[in-house]
Amino acid sequence: MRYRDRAQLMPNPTAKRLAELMDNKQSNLCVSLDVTTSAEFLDIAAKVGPEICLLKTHIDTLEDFNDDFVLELLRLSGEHRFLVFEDRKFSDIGNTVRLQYEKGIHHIADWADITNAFITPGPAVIAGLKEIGLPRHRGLLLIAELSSAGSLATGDYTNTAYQWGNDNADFVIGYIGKGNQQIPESMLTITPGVNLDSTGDNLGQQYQTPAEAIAGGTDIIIVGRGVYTADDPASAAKLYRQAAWSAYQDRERLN
Ligand code: 5BU
Repeated sequence: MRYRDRAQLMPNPTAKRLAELMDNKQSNLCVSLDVTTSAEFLDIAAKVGPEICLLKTHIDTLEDFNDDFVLELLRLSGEHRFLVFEDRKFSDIGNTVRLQYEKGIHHIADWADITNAFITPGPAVIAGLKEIGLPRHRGLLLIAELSSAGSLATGDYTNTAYQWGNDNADFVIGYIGKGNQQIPESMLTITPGVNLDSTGDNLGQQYQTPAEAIAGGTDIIIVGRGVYTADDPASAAKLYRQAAWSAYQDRERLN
């Protein structure tokens, strides 16, 4: 099914907004800006903003994080129409993740449309985050699989993530992973480890191409270094966007 038809099946308002935005903007590209200064972050975000549906942050890698950064990030997300995904990978007891999501220096729940979690602590990790996120209409992605070599998130672990996500479909909007036939159309699949020029790095990352990722059943590709280390990040983002969008069109035509 097409993103715009699937949007109608999504109970979570952030998921629905994202799927509609992808269809309207014709982008299924998420750029991950893993840089360490807010100036560099905002400079690249302004350049790639027109090409993306989602911007992924690792807010704790910024050396000079402050509230002005958040204001500018939200301004850019409004100007260029993309959502913000903080790749926080929460993984603790419910009470602790609740505090980490809402409090601390970063106040993630105040500005991140979407965040994610490991399921290793048990289902209370979802319940804790939901207490904070649901009233703010936020969405959660569960990590079902990782792109790194030797990951333990396979088999039963992956299937349990799908099950707990489906049990919490008001808040869980989908999965980080490669995609799977058993995932309902109301859930999004988002895939990191995508690069056109490399098959991996020397720290365990494993890459596939945008076309491979989309053909494998994912909805959104995440590209980090393929875009932000390019000489021209705007052109690189355009290239990845076109590759992922045409692969989506091919997939829908085949079905
Ligand atoms: P890269 O530069 O395209 O390799 O960056 C990939 C990003 O996606 C980076 O921020 C990772 O933390 C993130 N990531 C990942 O690479 N693999 C995973 O399984 C998950 C997140 Br979950």
